[in-house]
Amino acid sequence: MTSSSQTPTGTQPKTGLQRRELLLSASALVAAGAVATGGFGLPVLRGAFGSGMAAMAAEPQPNIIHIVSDDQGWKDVGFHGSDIKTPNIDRLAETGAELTQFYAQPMCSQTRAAMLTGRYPLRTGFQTAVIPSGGLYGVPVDEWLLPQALKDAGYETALVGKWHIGHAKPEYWPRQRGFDYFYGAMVGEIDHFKHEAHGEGDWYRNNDRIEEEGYDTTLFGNEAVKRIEEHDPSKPLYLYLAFTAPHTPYQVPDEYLDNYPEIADTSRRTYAAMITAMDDQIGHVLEALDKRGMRENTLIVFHSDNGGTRSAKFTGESKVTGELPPNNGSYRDGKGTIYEGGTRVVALANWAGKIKPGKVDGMMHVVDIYPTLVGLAGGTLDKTKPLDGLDVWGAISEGKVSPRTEVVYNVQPWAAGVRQGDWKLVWQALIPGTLELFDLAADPSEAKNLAEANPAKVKELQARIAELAAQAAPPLFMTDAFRLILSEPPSTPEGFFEVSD
Ligand SMILES: [Ca+2]
Repeated sequence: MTSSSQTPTGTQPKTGLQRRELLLSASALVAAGAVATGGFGLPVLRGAFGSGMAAMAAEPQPNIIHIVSDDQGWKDVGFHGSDIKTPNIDRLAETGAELTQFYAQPMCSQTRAAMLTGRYPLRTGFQTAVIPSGGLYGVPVDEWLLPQALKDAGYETALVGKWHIGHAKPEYWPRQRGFDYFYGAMVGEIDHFKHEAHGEGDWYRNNDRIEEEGYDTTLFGNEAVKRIEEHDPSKPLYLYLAFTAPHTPYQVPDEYLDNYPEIADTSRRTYAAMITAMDDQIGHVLEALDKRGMRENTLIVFHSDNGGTRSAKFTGESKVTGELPPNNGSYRDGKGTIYEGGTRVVALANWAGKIKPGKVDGMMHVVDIYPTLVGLAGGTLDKTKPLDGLDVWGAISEGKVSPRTEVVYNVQPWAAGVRQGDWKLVWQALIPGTLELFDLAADPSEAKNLAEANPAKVKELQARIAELAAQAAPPLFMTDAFRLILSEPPSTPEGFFEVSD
């Protein structure tokens, strides 16, 4: 609800006009033309050549609330038929676009690096595993990140939640990578109440380590609301709200468990309650946007960072009893794999009046977020390295055909996956090696391997993988893993030599 007594922070005619004056420079126009395939990139150009400044001022830069959940199963939302209660996320899906073929990377750091660079993780050395707590690497500092590009376009930028693309050096931290504000955790898997990873506190405000009481999901929601309440109305806002829910360890305040008396399995009950706790906080964020009159000019994007965990190998440090609770519906396998269950994630985009309610079936990948948001912001891509991302705004907002015809699931030295059209090749190269070819249109569950019957298609997709492998940076995880293992003290049992001497 927009209240007339409050400043409508969603419209910034004055700043918008100044921003657009800047965009009249020749280089900015060329860059904007290169990125804009529709939507809000184009009005900047139309205004420049057509009806003048008045028209441009009528197209303010939108606020962007970019919400990411952590390890959520594809099916684990109400609008995909789950018993898990997510009324706020469901409302966003019902009044916005459900993105039915939206891909992420199989694991956390990979997705976040891809999203914030607009480049596949094979380009940045992030294609293998996630940054371990003892890891020293981060997204290379010569990458120009999404918040930097949005800040350049005049945005106030804030990260509330999980970072996990570099924690060992301050130069990798969010404040040094384009975020005006950071509140949350640097690494991958924290205790949701103690905010610790491997016994070390991992809770920050900007560049300072802090200690606070409380459940992380609730604290993130509170902070996101505060960012909206204190937002400077002269600028558009980019709020990246990266929840740590429903990642392991499965922990939740008791009152949320009370929502699910019918679920007997403790892990599943807690997991469900964690998602509902997150949904509650998303509800508070929507209320805060309404209260400040920002909602009308705000794009909300929601997606998971990878599929739900279906193998104990990928539950992290936490012990999980019983069957693993995430549900990826009919999609095969889950987190850590390049099958659809690991990579095709629950996703939606919502902006009343700009995005029609319904399903958007075109292929999209998290790398597309970068050029799409920068295009909407009227910013430029002239500081980035060559992007893998494509501007998919026309597909989301106008039902145009998605420009994406290929998805690179991952390319690492021993496994790779690529999809072109409906054909997908999964190539596991470890001896003896396997090749699986799927027709995703006919077989979205990847049950029928068509490789033997289609050798030419297999060869074609293998060639594409070989081409990408030749372009890949060495996996940073491997260098660090060897260092971590090789620097461990001897594991000889204490006292052994005294006994045998
Ligand atoms: Ca994750």
